[in-house]
Amino acid sequence: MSYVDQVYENVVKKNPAEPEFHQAVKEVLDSLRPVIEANEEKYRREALLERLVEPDRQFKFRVPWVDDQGQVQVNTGYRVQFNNSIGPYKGGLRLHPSVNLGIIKFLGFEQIFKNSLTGLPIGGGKGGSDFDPKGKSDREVMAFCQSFMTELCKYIGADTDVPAGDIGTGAREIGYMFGQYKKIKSVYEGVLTGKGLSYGGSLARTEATGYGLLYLTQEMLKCNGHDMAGKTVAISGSGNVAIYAAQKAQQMGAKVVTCSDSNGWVYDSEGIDIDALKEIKEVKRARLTEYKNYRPNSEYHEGRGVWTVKCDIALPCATQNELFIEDAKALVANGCLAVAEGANMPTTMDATEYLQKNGVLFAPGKAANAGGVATSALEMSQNSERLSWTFEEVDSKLKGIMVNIFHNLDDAAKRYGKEGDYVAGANIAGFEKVAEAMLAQGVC
Ligand code: NDP
Ligand code: 2IT
Repeated sequence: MSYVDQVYENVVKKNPAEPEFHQAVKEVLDSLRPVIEANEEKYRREALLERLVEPDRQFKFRVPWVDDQGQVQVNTGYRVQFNNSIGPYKGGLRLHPSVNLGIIKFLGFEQIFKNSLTGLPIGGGKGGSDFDPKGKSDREVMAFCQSFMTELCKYIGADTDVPAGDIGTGAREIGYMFGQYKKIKSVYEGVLTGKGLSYGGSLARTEATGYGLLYLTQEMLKCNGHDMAGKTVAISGSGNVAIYAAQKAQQMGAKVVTCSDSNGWVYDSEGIDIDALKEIKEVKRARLTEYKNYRPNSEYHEGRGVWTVKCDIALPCATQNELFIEDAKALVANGCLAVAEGANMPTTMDATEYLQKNGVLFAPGKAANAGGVATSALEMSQNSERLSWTFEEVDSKLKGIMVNIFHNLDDAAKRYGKEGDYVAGANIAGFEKVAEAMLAQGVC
């Protein structure tokens, strides 16, 4: 049996009931085959892949808090420190009822390669909880965040592990967590990113994932003879990534016609009104049913459906496994030119293969959404030097990083005879740096 197949089989055996983790490992290992085969004897002796798929350590803890009725609630908290061979662990905290260890491990594993692609010194980690911030009062969210950080603070630090936002964790949650960290540790340091601007946050971090997605997509289009201007774009999600992806797409002259949340989706043939979306989601924390109040000519549909709309570019920006084979077929039938993943692993493996086989340009999340964590690393730099850069400075660095990521993965794909396969390119380019660092640092 090949080394790759053997390691994958072991991952499934050792980590049953973690299907998302299996999926992420399979996608990476499958595309690393040519690199592994070229170095098989050495990597086997060094057990490089066995070390890569086993987190350095993982924490699972009880998070008790009191709700507004005086009832004690108990959630489960997680932090998986996956790999710190190129820098301190870095990755977000997801707060969503679906969170379990397998989901945090898939996200942490992806983060290793994503962070490597940014070219910045950050390792891979991820955390979160099955807490659901939806419908909770600010006081309840604060009570949860304080309890969560009371345990998490034992394992993190500005040079050890630096968490940030993800689904359900935005500026409000990061603020409460930062306050609690500071109170317990009496240290004022950049232990979290995505902080508010008044206490060490970076300008452009809020926009970074969505903007970065568009910078990379534009570069991919340009290198294939196209341009964002004039294109029709379908976006899923209506959170942090979706909102700023839509904003930058419209700034580039494209028309974004959809967005969605977990209840339904909006079609606005005149182009999504970003200010309305921001008010509904960022200020009111409301549902997308409200969008019609701002734009009476738009349509609201219950359930899924974004990928049935005719578009040139599709940007899945909600969550994992939200673009299936039927959706890929609908996109191809409607003449879709490119899919770029704002979310982590939103496209199933068979859907990805179908899109690629049918000539759709496909940018995988670990490259396309790396702008968020890259800007987090820029926030860490600013915290270290106790300075704040301007919006333009951060945004222009972000743009440079995204353009560079695209060319690195394009080159890596070409080096292994897989021109245009940006999934393989991203996995190979991300892996090469981490593998070199791991081998240089000996057995650890
Ligand atoms: P938010 O919480 O701001 O928004 C998430 C959006 O996706 C909401 O519209 C939400 O709808 C929808 N959504 C979430 N879970 C589901 C689900 N199970 N089914 C259907 N819809 C769902 O999160 P972000 O925008 O920050 O994150 C979106 C994606 O981008 C995630 O995959 C995340 O890992 C990834 N990402 C985020 C980065 C960041 O900097 N924030 C960086 C890189 C990647 P609803 O409100 O109804 O739940
Ligand atoms: O998936 C991701 O890259 C994030 N949620 C952002 C992580 C970070 O540390 O900014």
